[in-house]
Amino acid sequence: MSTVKETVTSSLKETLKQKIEAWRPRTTRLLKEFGKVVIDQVTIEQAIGGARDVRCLVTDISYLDPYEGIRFRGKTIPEVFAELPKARGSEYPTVEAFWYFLLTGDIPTQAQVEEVMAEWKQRQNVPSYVFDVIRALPKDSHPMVMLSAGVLSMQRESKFTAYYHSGRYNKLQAWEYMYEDAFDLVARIPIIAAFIYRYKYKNDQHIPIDPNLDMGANFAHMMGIPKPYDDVSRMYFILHSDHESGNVSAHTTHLVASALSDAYYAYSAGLNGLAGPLHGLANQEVLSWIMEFQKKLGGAEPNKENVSKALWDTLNAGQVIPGYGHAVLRKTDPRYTAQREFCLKHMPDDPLFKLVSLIYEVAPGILMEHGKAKNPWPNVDAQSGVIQWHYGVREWDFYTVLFGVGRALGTMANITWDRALGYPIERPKSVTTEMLEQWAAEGGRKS
Ligand code: AMX
Repeated sequence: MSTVKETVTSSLKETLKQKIEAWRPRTTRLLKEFGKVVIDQVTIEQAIGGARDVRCLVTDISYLDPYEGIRFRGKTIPEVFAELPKARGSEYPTVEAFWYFLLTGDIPTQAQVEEVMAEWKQRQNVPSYVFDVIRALPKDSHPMVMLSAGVLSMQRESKFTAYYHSGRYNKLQAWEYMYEDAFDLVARIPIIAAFIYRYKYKNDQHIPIDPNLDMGANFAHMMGIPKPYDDVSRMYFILHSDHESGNVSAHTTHLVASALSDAYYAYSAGLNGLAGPLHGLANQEVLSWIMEFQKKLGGAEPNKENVSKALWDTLNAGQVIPGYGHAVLRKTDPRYTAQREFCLKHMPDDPLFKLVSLIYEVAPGILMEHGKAKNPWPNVDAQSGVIQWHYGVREWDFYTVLFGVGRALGTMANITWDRALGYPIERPKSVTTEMLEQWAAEGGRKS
């Protein structure tokens, strides 16, 4: 039986407990018997260049192959969409089914999904002070500031922190309290996000939760957007959930949690990283680039020539083409492809979708000719804003908040497992420029 007293209705935690206990000996053996086995080397280029490609993080929640793209728990995006139980009347799985899958690696049965949905509803009560905190911010604050502040304000609710200070702290059981916080956070964050949207852009008029709906449908309902926005939400949150551990939002969350900071501290920090234009904010940048381009066209039809010119103008001004390039991927992001397939099915004639498709035809060639970006192909952000725009979410500074709701799933699954496997505080080693110069002259570090 679980050691945490909770009104828990699903068997998810017990399943997770069994998985964790079966997994721990693998990590312990690797550390004890093979701890000194070399798996990578670090070059000067990597030390200065953001640790690109250095293999020094471990996660089993997802893996990113440069040429294949993301696999969640060993499955590609099409496999995940095909194999997980679907929401009623929907072509996409529920987020709840995906949460079960991310945590355990198992495809849940319909009965297990329903249990998780019931537990999810139990956990989705957002304390009223969270809304007060958001309201206390200047209304023109970026919605990511509101989301991050809202999440951070819930820190006083942390069951992990209460347990840590209880005098009963036990390293082997710590994950159970991290899990409690992680699950509370994923259940609450869509409600905070929808609140921010309605508060900031819909005259502070709010739509209460519908307790009969799954997470994706409930989010669409609270946003006030009809079908198929429920499927857009399910697809969107699943696609944005995880991209292994090294990206800024996932890594920041992992890093902060490694100091035994709780899920609220850790994810608020992760969201702050997600808000950078080279990371999650790129989805808003894509829309802003497109709108600027259309304004310059002044009503003329977009075509390959004027799109190419606008892309070159951006590059020649020393700016990046938002939505293109990636630190790991070396092909079109399958998250881009999954969203493109949705567009081809549901909104093939949308003018903005057509423009995004036109950019896709010319941008990779231009980036190749430009010769800087290692990956000239589109990433997830090149396509996501267009879908939101089509369904009426035209306030593009909100797009990164949607990313943040999805990313909570992966980061919270990860920090639960981090605690379960007893990963220590993260602490890489710095060196000085002088040391690098000395090692460069010596042809490598000798001691
Ligand atoms: N447009 C123009 N130049 C680009 C470029 C793009 N889309 N992508 C990379 N480059 C440039 C880099 O700025 C860098 O230039 P520099 O040598 O003058 O500094 C050079 O190409 C080499 O960069 P890289 O090794 O290919 O990429 P990276 O790992 O350093 O950075 C990323 C990756 C995503 C930050 C970068 O491709 C980029 O800025 N893309 C545009 C922003 C974007 O879409 N971000 C979202 C990524 C997905 C996500 O996290 N949500």
